[in-house]
Amino acid sequence: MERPKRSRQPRPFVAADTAEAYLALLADRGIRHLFGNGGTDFAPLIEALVRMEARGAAFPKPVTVPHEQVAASMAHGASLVAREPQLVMAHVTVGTANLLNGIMNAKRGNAPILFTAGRSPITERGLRGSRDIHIHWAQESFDQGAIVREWVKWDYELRNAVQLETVVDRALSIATAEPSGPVYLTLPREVLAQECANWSFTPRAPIVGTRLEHPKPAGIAEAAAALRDAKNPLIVTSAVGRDPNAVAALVALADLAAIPVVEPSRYFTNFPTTHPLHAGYDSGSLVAEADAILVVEADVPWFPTKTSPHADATVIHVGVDPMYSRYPIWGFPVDVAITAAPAAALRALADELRDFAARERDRLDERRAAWGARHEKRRRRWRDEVASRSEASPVDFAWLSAAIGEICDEQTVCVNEYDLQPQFIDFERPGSYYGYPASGGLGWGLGAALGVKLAAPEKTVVCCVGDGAYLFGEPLSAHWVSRAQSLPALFVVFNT
Ligand SMILES: Cc1ncc(C[n+]2csc(CCOP(=O)(O)OP(=O)(O)O)c2C)c(N)n1
Repeated sequence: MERPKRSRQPRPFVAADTAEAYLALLADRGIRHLFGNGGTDFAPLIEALVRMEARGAAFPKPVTVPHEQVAASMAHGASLVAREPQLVMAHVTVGTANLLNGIMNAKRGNAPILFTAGRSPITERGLRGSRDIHIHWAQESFDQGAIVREWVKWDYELRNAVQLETVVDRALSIATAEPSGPVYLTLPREVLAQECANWSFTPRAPIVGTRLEHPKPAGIAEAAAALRDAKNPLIVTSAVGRDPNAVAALVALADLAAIPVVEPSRYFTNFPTTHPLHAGYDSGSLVAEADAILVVEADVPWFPTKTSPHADATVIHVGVDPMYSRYPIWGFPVDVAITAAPAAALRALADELRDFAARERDRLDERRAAWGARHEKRRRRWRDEVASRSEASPVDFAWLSAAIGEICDEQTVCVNEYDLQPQFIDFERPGSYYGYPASGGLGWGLGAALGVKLAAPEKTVVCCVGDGAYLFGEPLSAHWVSRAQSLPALFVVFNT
């Protein structure tokens, strides 16, 4: 890939105050939108936006979202599609409290989002931006970052304009570094309102966090040997499709070595569901049968209370953080752990297995055919199940899921919070499906769908939510934003 040419030559920028400099810097770093629900802390930013618009300066487009749950989820949805960091701003402590559920979802969903919030003015008089209404005393907390600290990768406070570039770049770099996730920055009102003449910054859009690409060859060799020796290998994935390029790499590896792919949970389109090697959604029985298991971006590849791999099975984990150091307890067996961008690791594994696949063609063809037959049988059962429930009243979820599948075309993206049943609807294209993050903080779906639509306006967005998930999603706010920002989506409420 060609790298953008960068210069470290500082670019002078006329900024009346820190707020203007901050917005100019964010625009330079590729931030397109500012999802926000304002308060008195926003005043310097709003004034800066007015001045900057008048003189045609670049800034992230403000998107008013009248509930933080929706703002966080919109940013999450947009980040999934655009694969770029997003920006949210909430009103001091109270707005941060409303963001928290969305921040937890962003953390478990690896969404690179810069969450920001104003801070109540600290000074009681004497500075531009000093306290001037009652809430400025009552909304201040001792440690605002503590509200979110466990759920972000980094938090900090902007203390002066001099450090602006360092702080913003550090926030965006950490958010986008794998495993990517949310960061949190507080913006005191006096700092935003501080005059700053002669400000300059280093232009270098867009910011790129440290990337994980190539796996260590030793791990690949060890994993490939186990897959080569196995009679009954299995691939387990839940989130490899977060990188759309990894899907083709997974299909290529599965095809080459005739390995079935099971999705115990589905957060993305990971593997085409009509592919003969798609082995459904129940990893339980398959895990017990397998003698080599390749787990690719699956946080919970099976439930140990229900099943375990055979004691002699080799278990390989591939991912950006393959042993989930971000989860307090995670005790799955690990024989080989490969920390890498999944696409790179899967391609490297395929390279290692190519000669073997050519040598063992007949045996692998047989295995492929056997899995293909199981795939067909399973799908026939699912089709029968849908047919048998087509007359049910109230509308049955299996039938509804299949009916939604019928209206989805090449241009459709489906966002699911909760009740869409995976076995009754097919997804083939990377980026055609986004499921709620495993944190399960309900209220994600409506906003996420709007964020997807914002990032991909040419797509038709279908958002499936349970009636509970719908209510948690702040529907008044979500529908208001849908209308105000011209972001149409089809919302399907699965009502039990
Ligand atoms: C913020 C939050 N509060 C509570 C829960 C617990 N919870 C899990 S499922 C659920 C009900 C969801 O209702 P609905 O979307 O209608 O799905 P259903 O199970 O009824 O099909 C609740 C309240 C949660 N996951 N997140």
